[in-house]
Amino acid sequence: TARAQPRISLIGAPTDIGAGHRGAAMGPEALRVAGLAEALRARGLEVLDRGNLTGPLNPWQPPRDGYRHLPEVQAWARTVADAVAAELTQARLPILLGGDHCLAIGSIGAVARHCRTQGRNLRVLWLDAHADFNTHAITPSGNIHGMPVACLCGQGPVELTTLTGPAPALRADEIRQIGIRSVDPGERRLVHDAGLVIFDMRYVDEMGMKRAMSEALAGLDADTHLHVSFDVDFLDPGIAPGVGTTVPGGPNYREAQLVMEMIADSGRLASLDIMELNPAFDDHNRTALLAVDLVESLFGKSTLMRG
Ligand code: Z70
Ligand code: MN
Ligand code: MN
Ligand code: MN
Repeated sequence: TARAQPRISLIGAPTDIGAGHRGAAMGPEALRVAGLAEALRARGLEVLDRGNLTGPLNPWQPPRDGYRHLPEVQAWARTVADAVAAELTQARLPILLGGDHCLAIGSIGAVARHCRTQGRNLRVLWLDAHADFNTHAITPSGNIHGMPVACLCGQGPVELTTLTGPAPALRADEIRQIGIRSVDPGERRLVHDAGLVIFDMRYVDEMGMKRAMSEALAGLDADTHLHVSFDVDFLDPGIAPGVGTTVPGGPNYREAQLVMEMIADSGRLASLDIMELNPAFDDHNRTALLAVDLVESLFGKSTLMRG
């Protein structure tokens, strides 16, 4: 059956304010140079590039009270939330071009608020090497890109947990994490106690990516808004070196393509983050080109007609 094609808006958020390495601020431009808008248009999709948001420069300070750059992260996340909310209000599909993953507090906060207002169900797929569920008390780094899932679930500073409305923005049962292979010692306890559903790399190895994705996508209905938060460090470093924090043992090219194809087949994708791409660590924009290739699959590019 023919489905209405989404109208897409690209939103650049050029900052590394929550990261442990500089360079993710160059992510939006690298995705543009890799041809993201052109690739989506070639699929027949309408794409508007809204350009880049602005916010505070990175002061590169040590953590204070367990947080690095909390006021600056709040400013950026709020700007992102406003921009994403504006696109959702116009029934457009926002693609956030990060920027580091702390900005998902803004994008997903706005998505959650939109869903509550509209009475829609919400499912968040968190594709990442990391669980991003640290708090100020247990973080090994103070870097807020290691904290967005906890903040969205109501665990974090009030500046971030109430950014888009009353905490929590999300219930743990609305989230599925895939590809996880780096969880800090204190973070293990928190994700367990929160009841997060995590398809870690051991699960993928034992059961296969098809099974992991079938379960992660189970229970979506016609009224479910599906948000995908794609941290590029989800991918195996052998195919995706252009990130600040590589963790070995990630999904290979074929597994990553299957992830994207199965999400496309669900027909529910309504918003997307592409985060943590760091051109300073990349090889001739190879990782950005891979991200564009995967996003084409996410928006329905397939080898054969199926079904
Ligand atoms: C570690 C921390 C992290 C990247 C998230 C790492 C966090 N768990 N790193 N995304 N690239 O410092 O909290
Ligand atoms: Mn992340
Ligand atoms: Mn990560
Ligand atoms: Mn228990």
